[in-house]
Amino acid sequence: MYFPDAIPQFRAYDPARVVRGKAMADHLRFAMCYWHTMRATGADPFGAPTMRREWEREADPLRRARDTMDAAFELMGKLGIKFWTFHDRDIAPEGETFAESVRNLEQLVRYAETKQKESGIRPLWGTANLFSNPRYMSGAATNPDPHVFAYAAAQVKHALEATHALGGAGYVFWGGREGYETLLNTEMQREREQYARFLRMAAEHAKSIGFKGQLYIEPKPKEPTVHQYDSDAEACLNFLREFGLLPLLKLNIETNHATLAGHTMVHELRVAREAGALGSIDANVGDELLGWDTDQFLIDERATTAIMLEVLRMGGFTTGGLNFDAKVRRQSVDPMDLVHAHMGSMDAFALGLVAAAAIVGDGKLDAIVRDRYVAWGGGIGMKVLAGEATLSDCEKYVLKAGEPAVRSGQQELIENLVAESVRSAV
Ligand SMILES: [Mn+2]
Repeated sequence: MYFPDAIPQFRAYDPARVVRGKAMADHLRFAMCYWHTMRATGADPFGAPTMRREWEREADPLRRARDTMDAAFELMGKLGIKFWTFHDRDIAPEGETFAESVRNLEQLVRYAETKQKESGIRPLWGTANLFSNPRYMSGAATNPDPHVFAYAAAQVKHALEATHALGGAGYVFWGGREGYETLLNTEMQREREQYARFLRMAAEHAKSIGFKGQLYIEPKPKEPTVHQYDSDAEACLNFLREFGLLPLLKLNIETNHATLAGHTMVHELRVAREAGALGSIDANVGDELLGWDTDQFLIDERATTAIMLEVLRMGGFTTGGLNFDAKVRRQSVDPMDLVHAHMGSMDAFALGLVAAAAIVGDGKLDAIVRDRYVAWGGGIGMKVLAGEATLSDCEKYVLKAGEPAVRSGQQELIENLVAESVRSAV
């Protein structure tokens, strides 16, 4: 046992509570992320690891990996979390050779299968670490050297197969180093074409092994590279459309990546949702004063309400969910800090769900928005949308109708409505 037997009570999260006809657990589909929760050491660019982790004690890397997996499933069991997310190298150590790495991964996948059978937990999605090893310093799929491309492709083959073996609901691509440090040494369009080819090859392999999970691409504008090709939701959609990949991939949107892109999380979710491409969410937040990817647990109910409003408006998650791509702070060295972190965010999302459901349920916000656009349902608006009006027709209309009325956007009224729903939920 790595975590205390007695953990605190949830304040708001009640997995069985029905909200808008569906249990909270099915609305929220929480996932524990393996890399931050189990493997983060607390090291930062200025200092050594700080975390006290009993599961990292064993000298033998494979035994250590099994202990870590025991701890992961113990924590998920105690929190009542039914999904997990992982990179290949989080669960199994990289070997001396590619073949040894594959054997290590296969061993830990078999171990995970037994843990999953005991618990009913399964992956929300899997992915491959194509950024930590120095071979990937100039990119994986976008590397100038096809040898590196081939290595990354071979690694993704096995990561897809591992995710499939574990019954994963999805698989994520994110371009940790798929970008550039300087354009002086970079052929950008060539690298984008390489990346598109890589994604297509991966999708073809997923299909060939019978993997039915959803494939996702995760936008992030920068860090570690100066610019990443999957920089935000709109850039990703443009990229997927340019290369005919939109039918194959949806987006996995992360809160703090949105911030780094200079957008709100809601903007990114809205862009993805309205393109029919919102798949899953990496739930976290940055620090406004630091401005880098701090991956903190999100406990702000106003933010979770805004997120859950978008999720409800898309009709809920299908394959996706809320993945806690978040880590405890460097000074939060105890395993119990992981418990508090997850519980705080789970409660915040439960409250956000209740508040968002109330906003959708009472219909006041929707009525105000509907009313703003109501004139498009007839007259000149309808003709324009139907392609039946020319600029001259518009001129004729204006000469007759005169000056348009100035109308309030009612932002403060709307903000008060939303704030009231959040306060009522809390
Ligand atoms: Mn993420």
